[in-house]
Amino acid sequence: MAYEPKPEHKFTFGLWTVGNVGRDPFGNPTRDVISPVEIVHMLAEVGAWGVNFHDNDLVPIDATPAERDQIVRDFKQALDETGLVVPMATTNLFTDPAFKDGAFTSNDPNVRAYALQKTINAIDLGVELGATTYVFWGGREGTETDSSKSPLDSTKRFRDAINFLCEYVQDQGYDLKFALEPKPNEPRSNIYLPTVGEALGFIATLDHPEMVGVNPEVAHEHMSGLNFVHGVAAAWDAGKLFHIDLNDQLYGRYDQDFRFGSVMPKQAFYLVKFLEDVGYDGSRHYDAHAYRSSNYEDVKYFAKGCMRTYLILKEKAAQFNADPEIQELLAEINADDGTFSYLSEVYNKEAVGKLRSTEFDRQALGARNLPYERLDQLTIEILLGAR
Ligand code: ASC
Ligand code: MN
Ligand code: MN
Ligand code: MN
Repeated sequence: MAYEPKPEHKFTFGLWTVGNVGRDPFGNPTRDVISPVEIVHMLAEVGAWGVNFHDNDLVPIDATPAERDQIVRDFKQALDETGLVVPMATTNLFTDPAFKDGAFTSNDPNVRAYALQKTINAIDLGVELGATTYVFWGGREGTETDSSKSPLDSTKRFRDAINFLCEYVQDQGYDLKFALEPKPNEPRSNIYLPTVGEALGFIATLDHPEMVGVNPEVAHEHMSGLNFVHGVAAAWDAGKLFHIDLNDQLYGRYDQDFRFGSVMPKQAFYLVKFLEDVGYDGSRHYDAHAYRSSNYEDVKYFAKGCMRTYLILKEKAAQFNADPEIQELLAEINADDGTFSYLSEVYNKEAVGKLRSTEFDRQALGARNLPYERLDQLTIEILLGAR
């Protein structure tokens, strides 16, 4: 079968994604809870490579140590039976009311300490199950009213926490890197580190910036009205694309987490093309869930659809790259006779002199046609299957 997911595609899902029960702020669950073991088997059935989790997706927050051990044993057995791997893990620092005003950035030092304790335990759990990437989504790190805390204090508290945890990982000798996941709002009115750009700026201020990258999510940048591919490119350029959360989302809406490519397939195309062109070799992780109206049979179509659409777009990207008409247009657009290559060499006074004495035909520059309509229509025709 074409577009069949294979391990080398590195498709992963969170336990919380296909296991999502359809609760929303206005309505109760529409699907029964299924266990982590059942989820692993479902993911194996649909062809995923790996499964990721928040600590409490696997081990309930109030489990006894004996219960924890049994749950972990059962989960490991399911992984062994199916061959699924755990590339990434993360901490739930958002569901429990203790975190209602933040975790690492809470005003209460007890909450900040509890958040650190919960995270080191969750890191141990993730590493025990094989995770090499650890995600931080600070869903409750933020404010409704900025009277309650200073964003500078919050930044300092966030930095202290990540610095502490980097040291912990090194102290334990773990092979683990961190990926910060930006989001602008929801569930807080304002969340700190709202976009990829802010996260990249923050990482540069850490004690161990080399251990920390980003985990951009399509939906989260779209909520800010931003171009996701540009954010991913900024992360890649900085050597910081440690992980990625794929899903889909209309601009400006609530956090929709729709099936990958289901809303804005053109943006999804540019994203897949980018990841494949640069050779990103991390997980293609789906942080998405099925519509509330679906039963678990339809959830399987949702999961397969996420992966199929990626593979279809990957084929379209290859088609774009091999299309002679498109390539001819791109060559024309990027034509360069080398006259000005001296400007991208090391800065020197001679170059400045040469530049000063060059006469430019400003009108000719402005009059030049750029055939982007033709190019975009060719792209659309590839996407619509007319080419
Ligand atoms: C994560 C992550 C998110 C949130 C959300 C939880 O770990 O990447 O975007 O948690 O999916 O519902
Ligand atoms: Mn989301
Ligand atoms: Mn996410
Ligand atoms: Mn999410």
